[in-house]
Amino acid sequence: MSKSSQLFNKAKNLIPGGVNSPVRAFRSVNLDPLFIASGKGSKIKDADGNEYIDYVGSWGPLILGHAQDEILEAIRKAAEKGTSFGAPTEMEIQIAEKIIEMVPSVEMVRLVNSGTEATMSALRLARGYTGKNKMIKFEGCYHGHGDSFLIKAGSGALTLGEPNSPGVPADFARNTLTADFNNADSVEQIFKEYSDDIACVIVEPIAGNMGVIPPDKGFLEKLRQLCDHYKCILIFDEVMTGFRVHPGGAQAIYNITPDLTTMGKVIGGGLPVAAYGGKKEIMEQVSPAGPVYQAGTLSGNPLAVAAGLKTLEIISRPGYFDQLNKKALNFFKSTKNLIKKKGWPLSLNYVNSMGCLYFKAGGVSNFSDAIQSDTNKFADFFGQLIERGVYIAPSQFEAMFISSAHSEEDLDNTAKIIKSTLEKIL
Ligand code: HOZ
Repeated sequence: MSKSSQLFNKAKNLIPGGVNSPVRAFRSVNLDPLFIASGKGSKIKDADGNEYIDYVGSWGPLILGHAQDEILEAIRKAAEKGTSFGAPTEMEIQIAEKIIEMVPSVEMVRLVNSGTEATMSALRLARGYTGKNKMIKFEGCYHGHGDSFLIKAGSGALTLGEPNSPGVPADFARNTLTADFNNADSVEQIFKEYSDDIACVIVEPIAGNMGVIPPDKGFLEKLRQLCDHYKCILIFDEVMTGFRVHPGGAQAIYNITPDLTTMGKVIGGGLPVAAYGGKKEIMEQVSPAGPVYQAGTLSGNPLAVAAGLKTLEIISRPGYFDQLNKKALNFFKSTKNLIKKKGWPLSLNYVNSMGCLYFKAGGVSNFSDAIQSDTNKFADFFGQLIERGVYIAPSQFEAMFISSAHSEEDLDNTAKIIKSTLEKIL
């Protein structure tokens, strides 16, 4: 038995399901998870010493790859000065300035530790600011595991077939209204019905937790118009897309200004940093400036902020995104051409360095399309890639991330492995 499987068996007695976050358990691909021993650049090694080209990148944060030297140095320097104070530090101002510079809709920002905290806090703020209770979210979008969001949720909830979690009180669920991604009419309908009590619309501007689904032309614009009309807050959940698809996030690509933005993943460079921010008038309602309470002992932790700030500095260097996107787009475009040429029943969605290959023909532009994917075929595909040294997310409904550490050689080898695997299983 492999060392990974031995560790998994031991972990199952100590940690629910043997993992500290559900999708990691590899359940939907019918394998034992790999236990990871180390990572450097584009590669990771498992507990058995096998090496893989990694396209999970810690589920998004590692845009620079694993153990990047400048990030390690920034963390080391910060650690030498003390690991946590629970008091303000100068670096928190520097990262706030940097975020505000990179994401113009953010005029003020509060740091938290995880994307879940960011979305829970943004929701509370939207409710506190508007004095209204209900929220509109989209089926298959995932905004962390806060009670209000685990209704028709994506990511692990979808992968494991529990999009509505037990334990969420009906009173909470009642205030979460769900619409169809890329269908603004479904949102308008809800607004007409509950117009007086909708505090916010929350959306992943590029859905990244039911695979990857870009917004159709006009969809986000319409959400902005509806929110303006009904005086409710538009929240872009850019935990996945922020600092990833563009230095200014998806909102910069589609040129839409949300009222609030939630950020995570890349913003912490692999350490736990997340944030929510937006219009000053709204953010000033957050405690202690205003009455909407939110707090955290490790918020703004110096090690995490050091890693995040250095990451944001590196990705702001001239040419960084051009190079990353060029590499990623070459990879995705040539894979898409191959699929077309072979007539394979697959759909490939991507935006710059994030993408998803669906085992479904004819395109995927919403949740109902996504769930038509052949998840058994995906599991075969995943298993074969692992055998051949390519590590992608163990779920049809997660994104594949390309980092600046991936070399042309990594991507060429991966393209070859994907091609021969598909030839075998389709
Ligand atoms: N929510 C993450 C994927 N969208 C999963 C995180 C993890 O398992 O680490």
